[in-house]
Amino acid sequence: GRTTVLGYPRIGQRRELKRATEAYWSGKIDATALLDTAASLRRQTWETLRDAGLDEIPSNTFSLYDQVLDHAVLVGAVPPRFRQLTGLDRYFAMARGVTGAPPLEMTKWFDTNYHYLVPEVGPDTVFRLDEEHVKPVEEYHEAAALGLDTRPVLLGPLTFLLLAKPAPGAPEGFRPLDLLSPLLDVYADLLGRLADVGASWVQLDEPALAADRSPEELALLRAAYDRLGSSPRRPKLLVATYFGPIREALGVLAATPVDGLALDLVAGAEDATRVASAGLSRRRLVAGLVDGRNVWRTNLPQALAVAASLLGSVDELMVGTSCSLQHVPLDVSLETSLPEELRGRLAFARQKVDEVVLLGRALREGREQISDELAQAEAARTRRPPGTVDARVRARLAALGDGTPRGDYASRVRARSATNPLPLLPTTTIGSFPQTSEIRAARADLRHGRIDEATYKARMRAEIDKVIALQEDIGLDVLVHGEPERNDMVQYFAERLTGFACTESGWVQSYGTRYVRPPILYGDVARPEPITVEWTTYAQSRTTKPVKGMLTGPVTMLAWSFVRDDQSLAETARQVALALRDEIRDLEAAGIRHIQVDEPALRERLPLRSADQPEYLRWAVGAFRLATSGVADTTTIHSHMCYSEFGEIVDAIDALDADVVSVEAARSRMELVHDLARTGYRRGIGPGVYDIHSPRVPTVEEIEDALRLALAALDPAQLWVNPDCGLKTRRYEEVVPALRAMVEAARRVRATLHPAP
Ligand code: THG
Ligand code: ZN
Repeated sequence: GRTTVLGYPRIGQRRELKRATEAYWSGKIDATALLDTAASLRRQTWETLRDAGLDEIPSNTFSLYDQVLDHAVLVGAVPPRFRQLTGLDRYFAMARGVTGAPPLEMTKWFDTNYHYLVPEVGPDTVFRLDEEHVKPVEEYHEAAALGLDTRPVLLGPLTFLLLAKPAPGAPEGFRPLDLLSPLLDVYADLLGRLADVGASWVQLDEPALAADRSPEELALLRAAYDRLGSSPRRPKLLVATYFGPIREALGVLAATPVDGLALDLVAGAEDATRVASAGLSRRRLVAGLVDGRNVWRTNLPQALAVAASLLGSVDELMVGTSCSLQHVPLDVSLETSLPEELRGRLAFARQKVDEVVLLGRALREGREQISDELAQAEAARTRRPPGTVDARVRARLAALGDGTPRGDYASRVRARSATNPLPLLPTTTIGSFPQTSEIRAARADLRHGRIDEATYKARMRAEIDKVIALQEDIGLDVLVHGEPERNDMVQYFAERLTGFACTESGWVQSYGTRYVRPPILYGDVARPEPITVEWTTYAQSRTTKPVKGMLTGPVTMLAWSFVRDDQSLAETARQVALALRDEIRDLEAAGIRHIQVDEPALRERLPLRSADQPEYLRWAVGAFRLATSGVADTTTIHSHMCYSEFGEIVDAIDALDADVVSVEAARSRMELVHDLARTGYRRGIGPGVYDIHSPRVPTVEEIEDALRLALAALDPAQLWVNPDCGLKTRRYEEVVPALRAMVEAARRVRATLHPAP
């Protein structure tokens, strides 16, 4: 068994790539220094993979910002607004925008927490390779100079076009897929160049095959690889798929002249049973047996059994990862403060490479030859850290079942208008206020022991005082404490719940130079003590207006963590929900009347296959309801989601049974409000009335227009007025005038609903 991986993290041990890129942007280093850092990181990765004993090493998996952006630039899909720029300036302008040229849109990479830049393709797009820089060829050469014959990785043509969106101004009905044929000309050219420089294999990534594909799309897949396979001059073609089973697409690819397939046998384990009858006896199969999406050690005996079952069906069986390792942190040996038993069970990217190599040896030399290593790995994998099982949590969940649903919405509304009335079109914010440099400094001072806990708390209270006074001055109706004490909305709660561990260096790219450190959810979840009650009640003590408590929902806690794999996600979500239910009860007991449970990740984890979606939505909605259904009718439950493509989940949003849902709508002209209203949604909705992702301050008139647009579909009693997301990434210079405009717009529209006597 020979071995490979599909891709590797790019950031470097000490986040060198992030630092260099941000230094370049701010003018502290020049392009040469940035490119030197990049080259040295590529070299480190290649040498690491070689020294670990991998037989085949990928290249062109590095990116200065995003691999989809690299590919758009490679094939010449550069929108006209960037054409006067060149080189790095153009590349980063497409990613981040420049005056007069907004950036490409950014969206989620399948069901991961990575974001890619959406290529714009229109009838005028002319695909062609850059004459000077052909990145996969350059990186192949660079590795060859180190004595390595690498396998260049390209985004496959079908997935590239399926991820693209029609360029602005493209005629109605135009689809990027319409340009498959000219795109294939460029691929054929590129394959020729890679063959000329000596590449023997090339990897074409087609993760789009893990989602439902129409017969027409499968026919285009077939045509594309028939065409590339018949190129006169080309390396061998390895088509890599990941993030799920590819089912019928396996037979389609097998009918083309491609030389090999890489299958995700973790998320797509069921495809293993299709290999025998797929007709791959003269092909290579890269069996993706080591999970590139989670941090647990591989069950090596089980992986070996799967590999053994495939041996007779293919010409060459290679062991690999299920997908690129870019979705896991770099190296568990950088972690010094994780509990030892937990650390022993983990495999980050570097450890996963060792697992691949060990599996390869087992296949080549026989299991007996490596029985000691296998036994050691199994002992570490199966050791349970203390605190994995919490009998009390399990018993409480069993007794609770699904919880009792809340009373009907009409009685909730009646109860509230008696006890805590609000004006029509109540104004509020999503929760966070700007994270100023003083706030960050206070957190860093506490972490490094430069100030004590009491001093830290005093600084945070002073910040809350300011944020409350500001909101009163602006005239908002439902206030927030501003979340100065929180770093990341998932990490903050993970640090305060049992069953979660947080890493020191476990960075995973979210987009561009932005990274997150997903917590590791390894055991039963419980809440040792209240988490937010002290801050929220402090804020409430400073005002007579209602203060809204802010929590992160169970689905988002899971989606942005690495989650245990020894029980169902549904069960783990229920445990998080129970901890939140306790927190909500304590907030309510402390007099908090509005509680928001954010679920920005509800949409992103929607399974790629439509057949799997109802089951997911059932447990996801169930967990939210378990968390929120214990409150009195007089308490208002809010939720917030940060996206506008709700098409597939409007029914689930309704089923959450929240009293108010705030959503992004500013950029889509309130379309979502109309979608929701059409399905008969009757509870409160806060469509974001301006876009906080831009520094631009909206005018009163444009917010009034947005509100009137929403009112065309809604009963005025349903409408809440808020920005479309939290304000933590903005500056006060933008936030204050924007919120003043928002409150003024609400007043004006309110006046037209209640004409003065
Ligand atoms: N938290 C987590 N995951 C997320 C988001 C989040 N995924 C989706 C979305 N939000 C991603 N957005 C961001 C925005 C900013 C940053 C990361 C992801 C960011 N990161 C800092 C950096 O890279 O410098 C590091 C932050 C830190 O110190 O923890 O700015 O909100 N979990
Ligand atoms: Zn948001």
